Amino acid sequence: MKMFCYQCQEAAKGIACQAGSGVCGKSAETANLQDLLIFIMKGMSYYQGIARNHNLEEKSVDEYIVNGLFKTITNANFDDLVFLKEIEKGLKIKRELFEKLKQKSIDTGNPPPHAQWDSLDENEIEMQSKKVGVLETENEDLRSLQELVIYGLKGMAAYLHHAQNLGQDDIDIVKFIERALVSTTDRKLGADELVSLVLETGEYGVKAMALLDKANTEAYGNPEITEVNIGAGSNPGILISGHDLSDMEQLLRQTEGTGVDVYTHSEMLPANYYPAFKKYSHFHGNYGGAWWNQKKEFETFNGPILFTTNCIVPPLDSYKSRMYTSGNSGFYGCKHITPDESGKKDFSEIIQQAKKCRAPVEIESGTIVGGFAHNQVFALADKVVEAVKSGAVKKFIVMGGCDGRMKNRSYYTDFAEQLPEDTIILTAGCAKFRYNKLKLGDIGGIPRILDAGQCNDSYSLAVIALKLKEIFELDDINELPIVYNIAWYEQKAVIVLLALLFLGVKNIHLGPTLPAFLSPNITGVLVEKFGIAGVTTADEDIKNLIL
Ligand code: SF4
Ligand code: SF3
Repeated sequence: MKMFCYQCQEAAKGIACQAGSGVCGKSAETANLQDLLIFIMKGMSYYQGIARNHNLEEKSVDEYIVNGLFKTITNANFDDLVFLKEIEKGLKIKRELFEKLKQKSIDTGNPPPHAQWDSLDENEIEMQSKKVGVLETENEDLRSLQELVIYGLKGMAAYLHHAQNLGQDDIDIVKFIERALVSTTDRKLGADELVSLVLETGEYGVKAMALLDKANTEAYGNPEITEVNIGAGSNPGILISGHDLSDMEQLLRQTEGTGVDVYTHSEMLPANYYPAFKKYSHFHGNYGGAWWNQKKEFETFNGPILFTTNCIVPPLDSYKSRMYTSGNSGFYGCKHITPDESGKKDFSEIIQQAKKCRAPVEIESGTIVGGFAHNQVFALADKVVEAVKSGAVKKFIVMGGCDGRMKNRSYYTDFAEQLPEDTIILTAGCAKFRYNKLKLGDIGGIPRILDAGQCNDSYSLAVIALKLKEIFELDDINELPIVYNIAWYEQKAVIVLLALLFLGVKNIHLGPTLPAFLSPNITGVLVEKFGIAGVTTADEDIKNLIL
């Protein structure tokens, strides 16, 4: 079966995954169902926009869209049944909304095909899922810009969803998401309008990340400097991965006093930096590296693994029965934990299974240091400013973003290793696993790798940059001694990138390869307007960026 997906950095041959399954393991069926889900959300947003103008909007649409976008993020959900159910649910919601507008005799204008298509017949759903998708737009430049917006929205929806889980919301972000979805169906919009929409996506990306920062810090305190144990203990453990801190909290509470320890994996590592979590004595530390190492590391972990979000690698049979998902993540054959009406999740089955498992095999030992989100860095501001003024620190390098399995990502280890000793790395996201265990030392007590947290905590890095701009009384954020060498993989990194562009950051280097969804012309626009560039070799880039 055919598919077309080029939303992540590992798109086959740097073009797109088009055969029976993607490099990530997503089947063509799943890819097509995801395309249909996006298609339906565009149509639903069209009616919701009209309904909103008459104060008739449906909350269920807003929820559906935020969840739906999140589900289609790379490596979040591989379960066809989930997508089929969502499609059926979406068509029903859309139909009800349309009926509501019709009953009130509200003019629905000229709806795009996305709003008009409707069928609950399984065969027709399958046929439609093969028809719709990225290639609907023939012009590759317009397609490129539309998809840049869509991928940004996916990342934004994920961050918004996490904030919502913690009781924070911003309807303006939801309204923007829906408006932008409709805009991608508008064949009258040209490249200029779509470039503006891309930047607006970045603007709302900043808002979503700020909201999530507020949600996380109000719920769990400000991240603080923390030494995280990377060894293993003697109790059985549960490994938790992904980005959802609310799941983290619930798991810690429910495992307390059970004799089962909790370990973080990949993007959950920064949970170790939060005061509200550090207080649990059975919160052992972090196990392993970035997401793509999971086949090896989940085998040796021995205990159950809970995925709260992306990034899932299709599991081996040897540990599949120990793998659980929650929220918008999913994998067929793995138990999904659903919340009750108040949002509480019952992890008792996972805990019971953990009790019967052996303790994790220790694969490394020692500690790593992190917790340098904005509040902690501001507390060190005097030291940092002094180090810059005295020349002890010549440059900061923002190296946040994602990790991935491609061999050429060893570039980031080489780059970090070869950096001159008067430089400091600012990082966030799972990209850090390429260098966070290197012994790079410190400069006058400031570690040379400052980890702010998860990819969404890139917001912290922007806040730190803006604060430094203020302290040094500069007119332009680009006058700071900060260079950007960002690694990307999935759509959360896309929204981080767009947010940085919106904040006026220029000359961002993006690697290990530029996105396949950027057409040559659109790459040209990004180079010209924002100085975006790729990466070459660690040697060359250090010469060009740092020296
Ligand atoms: Fe390919 Fe990435 Fe799409 Fe997976 S998400 S199918 S690897 S482009
Ligand atoms: Fe990593 Fe998936 Fe993107 Fe959140 S866990 S940064 S890749």
